[in-house]
Amino acid sequence: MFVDKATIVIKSGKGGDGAVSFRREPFVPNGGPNGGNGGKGGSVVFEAAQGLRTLMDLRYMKKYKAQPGQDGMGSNKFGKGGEDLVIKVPVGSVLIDEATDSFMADLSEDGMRFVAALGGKGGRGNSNFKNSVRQAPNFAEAGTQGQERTVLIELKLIADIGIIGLPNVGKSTLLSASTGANPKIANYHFTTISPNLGVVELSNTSFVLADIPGLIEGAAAGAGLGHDFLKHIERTKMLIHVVDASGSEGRRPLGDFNTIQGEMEAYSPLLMKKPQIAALNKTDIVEGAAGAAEALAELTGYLDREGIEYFKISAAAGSGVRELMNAAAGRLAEIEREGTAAGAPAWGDQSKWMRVSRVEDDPDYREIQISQDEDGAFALSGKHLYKIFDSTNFNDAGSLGYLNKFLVSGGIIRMLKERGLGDGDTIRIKDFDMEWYDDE
Ligand SMILES: Nc1nc2c(ncn2[C@@H]2O[C@H](COP(=O)(O)OP(=O)(O)OP(=O)(O)O)[C@@H](O)[C@H]2O)c(=O)[nH]1
Ligand SMILES: [Mg+2]
Repeated sequence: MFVDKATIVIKSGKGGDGAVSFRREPFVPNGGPNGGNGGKGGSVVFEAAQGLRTLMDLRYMKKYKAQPGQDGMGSNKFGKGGEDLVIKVPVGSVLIDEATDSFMADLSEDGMRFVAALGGKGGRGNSNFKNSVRQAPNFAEAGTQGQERTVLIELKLIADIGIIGLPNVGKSTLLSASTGANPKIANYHFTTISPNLGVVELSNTSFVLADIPGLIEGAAAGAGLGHDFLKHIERTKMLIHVVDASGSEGRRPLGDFNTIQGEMEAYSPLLMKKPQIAALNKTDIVEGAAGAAEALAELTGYLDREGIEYFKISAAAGSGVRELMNAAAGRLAEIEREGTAAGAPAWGDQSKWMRVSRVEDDPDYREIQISQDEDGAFALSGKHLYKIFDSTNFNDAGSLGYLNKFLVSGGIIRMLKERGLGDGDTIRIKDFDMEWYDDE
């Protein structure tokens, strides 16, 4: 299978910190607390978009960060929420969490969205912590950290355009001249025996090109694996029909053109309806060959009458290839516009949204692991613990007190003491060290 892959790092925004603030009015020495809440951090969201065909854009930029929430302010002013960052990917992209190698989402329809990293929560300001006994709380909650994830995106490539033609006319050479693909090229028939794919990158668009093995007379009846290849052609949106314009093998270009048209028609009349551009190749050797110019004029006259667009090119020298690909991109865009006009799905349909499972749904959420590091420090880890730890504001006594209370009342300190924790010992959470001293 032909797969396009990209790996990116995404990070949602941290929630804004709650504010510690007190009302100040003339002649009122100690006003009440009025620190506002922090805003929520922006999430990182993937969205399937029909106009995109490859993951190329993602390969240029590896890191995506959503905006953080704004901190809360005095006078009960809330911080503004950070904006979500929307990453557009082609329809059919599959998202995989690289750390766990687990499936996240399959964005199989246009407009489908997936929240891959949820923004951090805003911390509450000190005005939230006032109660009958605590008139002047001097602490606020810190916003929680954003999530960071490494996401592997995979897209099965489906050819937009098929390159067809008789053997040895330069189909693989054209693929190689217009994409990064490296197909085998040689001066004999049936060099290519299975389709090759490549991505054509233009300044404002890209598409997938398939080099289909040579078709011969009788292909529709199965000659030269013709059936398999014609089936492959059926799945493409349009065709580039390569003809040896120089007649280097002693045939007339018009005859070649009609042979292929005839096989397509015999296989399925629908194939004939596929938009087609003719690529008249090997024009670099037309001049030298006797009668070649006249034979070529016979073909171009026919194409003009039939209204079939064509380009004179030399795939080997690269001439005319860019013009051909630009025209192909234009036709492809037209085909897609027509396709979308008929029954386009609504964008951003909320029912199609998927969310990351909430942390509380996780059975291991409250579990805490204790281990002892080489230097004797007691290292703690666990999802719930980390969540509280991440939202701790270490410059704020009240916030630290909250973490302390969690450790004590959650029974963690008791468990540590059973393992030998004493005064002056170190408790480590992530890379943060605390010295433990018993209050009593
Ligand atoms: N002079 C000239 N030779 C070309 C040009 N394009 C391709 N060739 C030569 O034609 C021969 C066949 O080219 P390929 O690209 O392998 O042709 P193909 O259509 O893929 O052939 P099959 O896979 O066998 O069907 C090679 O020797 C190429 O170097 C061209 O524009 N000018
Ligand atoms: Mg080939």
